[in-house]
Amino acid sequence: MNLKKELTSLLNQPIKNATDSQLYEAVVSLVKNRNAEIPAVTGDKKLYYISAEFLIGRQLGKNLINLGLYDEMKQMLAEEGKDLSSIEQMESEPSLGNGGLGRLAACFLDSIATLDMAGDGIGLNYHFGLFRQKFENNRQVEVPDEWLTGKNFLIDTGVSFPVELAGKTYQSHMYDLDVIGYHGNKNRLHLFDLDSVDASIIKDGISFDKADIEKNLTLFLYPDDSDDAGRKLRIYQQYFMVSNAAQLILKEEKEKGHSLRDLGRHVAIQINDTHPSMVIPELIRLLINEGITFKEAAMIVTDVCGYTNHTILAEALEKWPLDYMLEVVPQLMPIIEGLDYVVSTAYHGNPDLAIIDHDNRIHMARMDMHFSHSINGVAALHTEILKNQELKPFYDIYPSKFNNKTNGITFRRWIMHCNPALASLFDQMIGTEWRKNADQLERLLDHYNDEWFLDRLDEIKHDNKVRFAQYMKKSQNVDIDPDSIIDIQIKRMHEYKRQQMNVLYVIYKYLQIKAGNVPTRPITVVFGGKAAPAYYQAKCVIHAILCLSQLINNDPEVSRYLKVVMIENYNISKAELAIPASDVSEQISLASKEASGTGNMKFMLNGAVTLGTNDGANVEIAQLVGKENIYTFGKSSDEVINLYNTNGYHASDYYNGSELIRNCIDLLTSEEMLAIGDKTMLNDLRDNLINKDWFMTLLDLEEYCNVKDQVFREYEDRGAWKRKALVNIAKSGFFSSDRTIEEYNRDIWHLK
Ligand code: 26Q
Repeated sequence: MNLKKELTSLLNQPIKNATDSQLYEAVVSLVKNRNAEIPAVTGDKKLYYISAEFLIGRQLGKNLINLGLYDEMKQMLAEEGKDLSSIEQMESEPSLGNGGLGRLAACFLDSIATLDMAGDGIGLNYHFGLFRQKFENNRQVEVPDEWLTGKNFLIDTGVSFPVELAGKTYQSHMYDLDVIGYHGNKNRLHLFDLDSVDASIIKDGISFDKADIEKNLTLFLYPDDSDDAGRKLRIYQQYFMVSNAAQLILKEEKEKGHSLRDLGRHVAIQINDTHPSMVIPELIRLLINEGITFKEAAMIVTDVCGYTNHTILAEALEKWPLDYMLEVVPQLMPIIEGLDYVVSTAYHGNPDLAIIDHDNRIHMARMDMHFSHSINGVAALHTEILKNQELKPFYDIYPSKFNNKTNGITFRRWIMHCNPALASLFDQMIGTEWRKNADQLERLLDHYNDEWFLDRLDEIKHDNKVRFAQYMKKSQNVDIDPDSIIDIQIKRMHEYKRQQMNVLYVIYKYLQIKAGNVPTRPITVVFGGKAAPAYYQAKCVIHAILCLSQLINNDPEVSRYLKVVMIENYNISKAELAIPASDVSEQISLASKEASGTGNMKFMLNGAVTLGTNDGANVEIAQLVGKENIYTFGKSSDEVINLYNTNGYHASDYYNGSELIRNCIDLLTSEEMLAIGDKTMLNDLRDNLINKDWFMTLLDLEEYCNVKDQVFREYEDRGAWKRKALVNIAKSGFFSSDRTIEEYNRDIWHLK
C-alpha cells in the first residue's frame, strides 16, 4: 500500500487535518507494522550483546531511514503541509542509557543488523532511566524522566522467566524493540521488566525506598549507590538482567534443537563492561542444572563469552562484597567460589589474580578475564594501557585473549539523520556508495581545491548553526549568534573529562576582554552533560558554568565577544542538533583517562575540528587527519601515568607559579561570582583545584589556553579552515561502527 493511503487509514482522517501528535502515533503504528513483517536475521551462530545501557535515541526517524522510507514519508507529508521533523519531536527519547558505553551499544545494534548478522541486545526496561536534568538557581536538579508515557516502539512479547532474588521468585516480563538495519534486516533489543514495579514509591526528586525490590527493581538506571541498600539494588538489577539473558539464550538454543554442549558453536555473548558479568556464573549454574559438569560448563562459558572494558578509572571496576552477594544471589555463590578455587589452584593463590580477595570482595572484571576467551579495550591507546598497566597481571597470563577494537559510530544517525543537507552534498560529490561503505568518504579529498564545494560545506555548517540557535532560543530562551565560532564540549560531567579546564579558559578570555584584548570574532562556548546525583565536584562545575554564563550575559562589554551556554538535559536528540552546528570539538580529557570517546568521532564526521589531548581515540583521529588538521596539546599518557606513580603532581605549584592560572582560579570566588552563585560550591571548586585536582587540570591549562587562542585565530583563515573540516570528514570513514563490528565478528564472535 502506498504511504499516504496507509497513513490516512491509520489516522481515520485526512492527513491535512491531523495534529503532529496524531500523526506521530499513526507513523509509529505504520513503522511497527512494517517492522513486524520483516523476519529476524537467522544464522548458525547468534550474538547476544548484554548491556546495562542502550542509549538508543529517538526511534522514529532512525526506523524510517533504515526501512528506506524517510525521504518518501517526508515528501508526502510536506505535500500535505506537514513537517516530518516536527512529528519526530513528539517522541520522548528513551531513557535507557547514560553515556558513551550505552550509545556504543546502540550504534553496535544498528551495525550488526545492517551487516546481516544475527545478534540481539539484552538489557532492562528502566521506567525512568537515568534522570531528567533541570537547572534551578544555577544548579542541577534531578527529576524522573517519564519516557514511557505516550506511544512508543516497545512490543509486549508475553515472554516471561522466573528469577530468584534473595530466595524469592519473581516473574519477569520481556518487551522488545525491533532493531532495523540499514535497508531492512531485523534483530531485536530485549528489555526485561517486572510488572510489580510501582512509580508511586518515588518521593521528591528521584528518591525512593531502595529496599522495596518488588516495586523499585527497574525504576532507574544506576540508582544511587552511596549506601548498602543502593549497592544491593544494583546487584538485584544486574542479576535480574543476566538471569533473564541466560534463560532466553538457553531457551532459544533448545528451540533450535541444538545441544547445550555445543553452545560455543552457536552462541556468542559480549559482556559490555562489568555490569553483566554475573552472566558467567549464572550460565554455568543453568548448564549444571541441565546435567553438564561444573568443569565442562566453565569451559563452554569461556568459549562463549567476550568481555569489553570501557574504563580505566579504578572506581568503575566493580567489586561486590561477598555478604551482599550471599544475601541477593545465594544460588551463585557456590559457582563463584568454585571459579575462584580454579583460579587460585592454577595460579598458586596469586592475590592479584583472585576473584575473591582477602577483604571478601568479588572482582567482577577478574572473573570476566579468567572466564572469557576475549578481553578488549575500545581504542588503541586504551588497549595498550590495559595491557601494560591496569590489567598487566592478566595480560601476562592471557596475552592472546587481549585485543583492541577501536570504537565506532553509526553513520545512519550521526550524519544521515542529524545532518541530511551534508549527507546530500556527499551524494552530489561522490555518489551514494558511502552510505553503505563509509571509507568512500575519502573520495571527497578529490575536491580539496574545489571552492564551490568548500563554500557549500561552510553554508551547511552555517545553516546548522542557525537551526541550533533557534532550538536553544525556543527551548531555553538563550541567544546564540550563528556567526560566532561555536565551540562545544558535550559529554557526561566528570573531573577526568576536565570541563573545569574549559571553564578556566572562559575565565581567562573574560579577563582578557575586560583588559581590552578582544577576539576578532565572537566565540560561543557550549557545554552539555549530566552529573551523577551524588558527584558533588561535578555539580560544582555545572554551578560554575551556569554562574559564569549569567555573569557574562549581564556584562555588555564582554557578551559582545563571548557567550557561555549550557544545554539543559543533554541527550541524543540534543546531540543531533548541536554536533552539526559545531566548529570546534572539545576532547580535553587528562591523557590516559578517556578510554576512547565517541563524541570526538561524531564531531569529526560533521566537519568540526578537534581541540584535544593525546587520549583515547583522539590519537587515532590525529594519525588519520595529520597534524595540520587537528589541535593537540597537553602532557602525554606516559607522562601522566608517571606523575601518578611518583606522586609528582602538586596543583598548588601551578597555582603559585603562574599569575594567569591564579587569576583564573581566583575569579571563581570573586565578588562578582559570589554575587550570583553559592559561596560553598564555588569555594569548594576553587579549593579542589588548588589543593587536590586529582585529574591534573592545571598541568595542561596554560598550553590549553594558548592552543585554543591559536584555534580561534586560525579559524579566520577561512579557506584553510574549510579544508581542515573537509579532511576531517573525508577521514572519518574508519570510525563507522560497521568497521568496528566487522572486527568484533572477525576476531571474537565468528558469526559468519
Ligand atoms: C561502576 C561501578 C559502580 C557504579 C557505576 C559504574 C559505572 C557506570 C557507568 C561504570 C562505568 C559506566 C560507564 C562507562 C562509560 O560510558 N564508558 C565510556 O565508554 C565509551 C564507549 O566505549 C568510551 O568511548 C568512553 O571513553 C568511556 O568513558
